[in-house]
Amino acid sequence: MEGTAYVPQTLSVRPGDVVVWVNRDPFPHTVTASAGGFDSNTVAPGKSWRYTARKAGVFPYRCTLHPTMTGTLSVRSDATAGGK
Ligand SMILES: [Cu+2]
Repeated sequence: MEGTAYVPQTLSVRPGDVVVWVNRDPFPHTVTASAGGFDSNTVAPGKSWRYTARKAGVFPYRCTLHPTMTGTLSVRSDATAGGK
């Protein structure tokens, strides 16, 4: 996260991949699945949060502290590494 945004905003990974969000802003953020499933709680400046994406699907998420901050985690077995 930087500039009050998730960079990249859309991320495609395979089941079993570990996703790490690093907070490069000088204030806290969260990574909270809009429909439930994962929630980082507060990630302090300079800290990171890692999540193992076990279940396939498309998971919109947001920061509970900044309503404009949204992202999408796409978990699919045919995904190629990297974000968009
Ligand atoms: Cu935030």
